[in-house]
Amino acid sequence: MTEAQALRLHRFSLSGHSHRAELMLSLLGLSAELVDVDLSKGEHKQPAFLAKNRFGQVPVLEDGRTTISDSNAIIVYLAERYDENGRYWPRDPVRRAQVQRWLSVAAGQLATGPAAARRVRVFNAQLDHASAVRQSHELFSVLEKELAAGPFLVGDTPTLADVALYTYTAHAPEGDVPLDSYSAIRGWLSRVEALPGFVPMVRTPARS
Ligand SMILES: N[C@@H](CCC(=O)N[C@@H](CS)C(=O)NCC(=O)O)C(=O)O
Repeated sequence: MTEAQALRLHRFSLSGHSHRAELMLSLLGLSAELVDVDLSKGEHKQPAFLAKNRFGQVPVLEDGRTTISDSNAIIVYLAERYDENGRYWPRDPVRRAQVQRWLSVAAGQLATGPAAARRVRVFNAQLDHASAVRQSHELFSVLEKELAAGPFLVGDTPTLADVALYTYTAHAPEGDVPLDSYSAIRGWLSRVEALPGFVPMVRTPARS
């Protein structure tokens, strides 16, 4: 394994995007200093943080002199650099494309569905909750069928696809999107949670 430099993850403890990066670090057995960014105080819009990510969003990873923002970019970087067996980011072009498909879903339907519904309920975000719930169930109907066919999203072992989709799916009930009718999804969540190095994100009661 490539020697890790001083890794620092700037994150917010209730941010699913931050947890995605934290989970990847932990699954790869990498220790990192966790630097809390208080979004409620607007720390992410201060010059010091904007110098790390002009979008003013967590997570941001620092690896020595390298600074990387965006959760998907961070997990790709970590796997590419530190997962020398290519378990999480397969080298085979077809498998890699299959994983990339799910990274797009994580930045697309997962963000506008369950992540948005949770933002409304947990952070009082002014978004259309009904629309986010509807999009969540459209996504979970597809996920349920995919996960009924295999233990993980791509192949028989976990990949970045599972890391990217895990957090906002597991925490969907906080946005009033129950998972009771999705048994294959719940089985998959348990398999991810049983992986060596798994770390959970803090659960919040929904404010509905
Ligand atoms: N595409 C980004 C999205 C990150 C994101 O939405 N972060 C939220 C917290 S979960 C944030 O920093 N929100 C503050 C803001 O946008 O002002 C990623 O994947 O990292």
